[in-house]
Amino acid sequence: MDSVDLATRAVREDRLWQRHADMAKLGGTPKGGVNRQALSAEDAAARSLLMSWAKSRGFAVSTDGIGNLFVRRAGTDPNARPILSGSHMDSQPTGGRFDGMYGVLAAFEALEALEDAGVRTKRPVEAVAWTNEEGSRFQPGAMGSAVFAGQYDLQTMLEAKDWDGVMLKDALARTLEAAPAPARDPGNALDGYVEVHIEQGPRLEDARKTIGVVTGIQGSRRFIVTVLGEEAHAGTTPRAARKDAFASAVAMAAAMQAATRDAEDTLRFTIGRVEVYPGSPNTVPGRVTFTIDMRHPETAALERYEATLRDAVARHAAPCAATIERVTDVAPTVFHKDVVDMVRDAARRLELSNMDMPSGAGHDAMHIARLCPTGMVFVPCERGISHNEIENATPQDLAAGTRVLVETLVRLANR
Ligand code: HGY
Ligand code: MN
Ligand code: MN
Repeated sequence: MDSVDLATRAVREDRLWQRHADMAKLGGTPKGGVNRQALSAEDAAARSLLMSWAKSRGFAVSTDGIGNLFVRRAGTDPNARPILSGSHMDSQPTGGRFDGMYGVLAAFEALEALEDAGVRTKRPVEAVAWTNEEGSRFQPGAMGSAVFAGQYDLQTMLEAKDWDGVMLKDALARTLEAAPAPARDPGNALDGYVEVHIEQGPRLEDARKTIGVVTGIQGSRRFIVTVLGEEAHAGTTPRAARKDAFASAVAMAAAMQAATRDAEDTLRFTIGRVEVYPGSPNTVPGRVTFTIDMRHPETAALERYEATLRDAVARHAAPCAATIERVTDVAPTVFHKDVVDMVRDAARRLELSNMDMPSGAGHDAMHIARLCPTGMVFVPCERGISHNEIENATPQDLAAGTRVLVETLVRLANR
């Protein structure tokens, strides 16, 4: 039996499932989901738990300037560029227990399987938990992987503030105090990256396939719209004299919803957060901010739709003033053919039903793909539901995706 077979057979479905249950307690919510937002106490607890597991297996742990957490299994050639695999442990406020966490635990299970099977690889293999992928507390999302890949400036990200005005660098300092780790050697030279994730959509389940061979990720842009009006008394101020920021924001949002409806239902347009200031029932709102999350497989379409958003803001601002600021712009990602082929070959060799597919969701892999040959492996989630506490997956599918990961990692680590 060759080393790949030894390693894939050493993947333990029960251990992987139990680790998900252990992690789901950290920030666990009544409906069985998690609220483990980036750099929260719950996030620090998850980091501590992962590091305790790593230390018990003799793996080296380290962290970098934005708090990405690395678990390294040495290779026979210490100078060889490592292969990384991972995802994120932070969650949405009403998140599920698999989004992100599965990718981190699958990567860790891969290290354990290699260790249990006594399989050595030429290159070091590292499991990674990227900081703040969700971007629900601190914007922008996929922050840790973007800083690691040189896409975002570290200092700028450290100064990001959450909705309550807490600065990221202060939250990071508290997290590292609660879950300390030695500094990772500087540099981001990698020889490959593979991320495992639940699909977060219904296509695999509908097609009755176990493995998604992910070919790429659609483009995404995030915006913040700010509407400035004038606080006024709700009882005495005539409509004609009002500068009602909420009335203007609603008109803009309605125009945007109409302008972003496309016949093929390809564009994804979401207003996910609205803040009304001062938020008093009997004061006309003086300020409204709302977020926009827009996605599409083609850059030209994103350009076109961005112009319609800007036009809607200009046309519906009066009698208030309004601005629209683009917070992120991540181009569509095409994964490296070698890695995509390895994932598909591994699924076939393991006799797992599979299909090529793009990712509708964003992932840390979109930034790491700018650094090295990168690919992703999807497994189904129940009814495609995610970013929801009832998100669910099966132990069998999680283990199957992990076996495909192990095979792909061994091939990358020995080439
Ligand atoms: O928003 C996304 O696509 C990712 O799930 N954070
Ligand atoms: Mn995710
Ligand atoms: Mn997510």
